[in-house]
Amino acid sequence: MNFMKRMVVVSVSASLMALPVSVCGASPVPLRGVVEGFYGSPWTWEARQDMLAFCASHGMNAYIYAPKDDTYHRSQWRVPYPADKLSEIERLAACAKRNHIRFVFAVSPGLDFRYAGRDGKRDRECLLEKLEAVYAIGVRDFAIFFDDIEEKNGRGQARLLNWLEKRLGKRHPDVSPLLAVPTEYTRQAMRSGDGKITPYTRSFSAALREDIRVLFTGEGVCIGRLEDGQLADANGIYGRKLGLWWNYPVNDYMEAKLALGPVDHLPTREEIPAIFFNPMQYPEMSKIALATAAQYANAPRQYDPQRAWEQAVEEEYGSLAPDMKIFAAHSQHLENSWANMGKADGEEFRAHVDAFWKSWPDGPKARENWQILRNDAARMSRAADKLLEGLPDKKLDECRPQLMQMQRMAQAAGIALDLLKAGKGEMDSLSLAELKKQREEIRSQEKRAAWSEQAVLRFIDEILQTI
Ligand code: 14T
Repeated sequence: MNFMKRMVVVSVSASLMALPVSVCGASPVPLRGVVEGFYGSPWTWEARQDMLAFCASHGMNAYIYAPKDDTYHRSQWRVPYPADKLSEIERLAACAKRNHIRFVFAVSPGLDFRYAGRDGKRDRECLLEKLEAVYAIGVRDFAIFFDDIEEKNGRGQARLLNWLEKRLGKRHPDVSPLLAVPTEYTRQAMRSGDGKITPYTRSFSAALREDIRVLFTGEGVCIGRLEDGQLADANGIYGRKLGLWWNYPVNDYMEAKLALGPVDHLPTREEIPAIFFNPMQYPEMSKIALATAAQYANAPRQYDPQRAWEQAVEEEYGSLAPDMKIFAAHSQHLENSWANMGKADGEEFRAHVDAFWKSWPDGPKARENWQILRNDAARMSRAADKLLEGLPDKKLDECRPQLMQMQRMAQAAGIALDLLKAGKGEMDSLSLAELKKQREEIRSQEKRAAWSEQAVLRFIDEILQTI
């Protein structure tokens, strides 16, 4: 019997092994990596090299150079890269090669590109020259981006891309198919209110050569959830499988808040030919999310965001990992009128708060729940101390203001809890004054440093309203 059982197991696993890997959900997204595509201070050349090694060690295989605020990339795209910049690009491309990373060089010419007539010919040639100069230093992968521009000339853009690809391909058979981002790069933008495909997307997708890879950002620019059905619909609109440009952990629209959570709510069934994650201008702080992104991209169906996140923090922070987890757990969510990325901050703490308010003021569990929160506050305060003291400068320089906010909030939460316990009669007026002062201090730093707005900070304000 035992023997029979074993036989069955063996034959099942043998047949599983014979299946294509994708059936097991283990097949990686073929092209997976980072797109340096944010607004604000571009990364340094040194940070980029370090990031290429990081990508390689995490099983990613591509990097797109597309910093919005490199003037030669976008606003002054016609101006050739000066020799010193070109040699930096050359070194970076060589570094990518050593790391088996595809180095993709992007230009964003859409702000003022002219498509027709003699000017059109000039701009076309100018763009080709720009790419040729980079080809000459060893780059073989190129991208043209049309995001965040006013003009929607779908046919003009597509024909430009087709022309570029043909010209490059004729001269250099070793150039890869182009990557592109259209002007309507969200599924919401591709359809008008009545569900019809917009004229722009119709003409862009219809005119574009089949082998050009198109990237889009999902439902919105920064909507942190993409269902398989939504991706399938976007693929249908384009008549090809689209790649993803995923806007997490980028925080250029909310720089005071660090995106330190895992990537999440990405498709698991649909085949994705390429995925690129747009990071923060802070390379070190981007690594937590990027490490989880690499796990997703290597095995989308097996991806467990929480487990990937814990692993990422442990790997990056060693003995400080427990403290970093406390800090990072409260800095995952970026939300404004149009963005909603990352999961809620401090979910465990919020659960403690909910249980506490339910039992307060005189439920049987009030004391116990109070103590849990008091311990949380003490632990946060200690974590802030340890991180401010022990993190290497490279990391600390990217998160000091937020760590100091955590420090202030932890202290304020502690005082607030003590006051709450003392009750109205015995309230210590000095402590109350201190709490109010601390709250003001937090407010004065808010523009520079956001942390746990909807968890710890909200709790402090709830207590202030109660007492
Ligand atoms: F190319 C795109 F796929 C894309 O996401 N473009 C930009 C990107 O460079 C930027 O980092 C990202 C996050 O802010 O979003 C896009 O830029 C926008 C788009 C908006 F609709 C910035 C602000 C917006 F209101």
